[in-house]
Amino acid sequence: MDGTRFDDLTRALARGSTRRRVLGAVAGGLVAALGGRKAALADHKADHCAKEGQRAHPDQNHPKSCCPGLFPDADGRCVAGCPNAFLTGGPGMQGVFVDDDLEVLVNGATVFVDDNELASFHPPIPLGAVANGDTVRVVASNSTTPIWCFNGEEILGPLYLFCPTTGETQTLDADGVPLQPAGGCGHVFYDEGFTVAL
Ligand SMILES: [Ca+2]
Ligand SMILES: [Ca+2]
Repeated sequence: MDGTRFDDLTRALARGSTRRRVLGAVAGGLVAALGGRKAALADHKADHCAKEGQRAHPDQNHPKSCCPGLFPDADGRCVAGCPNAFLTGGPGMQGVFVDDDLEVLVNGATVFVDDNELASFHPPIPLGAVANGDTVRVVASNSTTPIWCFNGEEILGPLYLFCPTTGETQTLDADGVPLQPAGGCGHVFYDEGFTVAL
């Protein structure tokens, strides 16, 4: 082996050694980077559920589903409110009394009608999913049956919203309409809109 070849070999070994070190360092760095990324991803899953107004993943178990306390609306965006609200006659699942008839609307769409012309006691009335800021309107009227137009009474019990999923109650009208004389055929004696804040 002459001097030139020895130098070449030394250089080659040195290059190889350097390359190995560099490769080793790169690999080590990659592992560290991947580990860091994995940890970051775990944080992402825990902290980055879909916030209010953001579009949620349809699978409720997916990390990008709505954050706790939110649920997806019809457009798939996360909203605060209640996925299964009821109009009730008291805190919790209490019935609603009306003399005589009742219509309930959510954002202008009728979701419940009682038009049997008689006084009625209703079990909690399902409203479906409601978001905070939605409007619930309650319309109560007297019977249109001639004998009851000016005989008997008009009454509407207290009104509440209840969300079984969250346990939240919203007081809409703690008084309703206490007993008053019948005011005519189909007399609308109550027509109020409420903003959902569950
Ligand atoms: Ca009725
Ligand atoms: Ca009546």
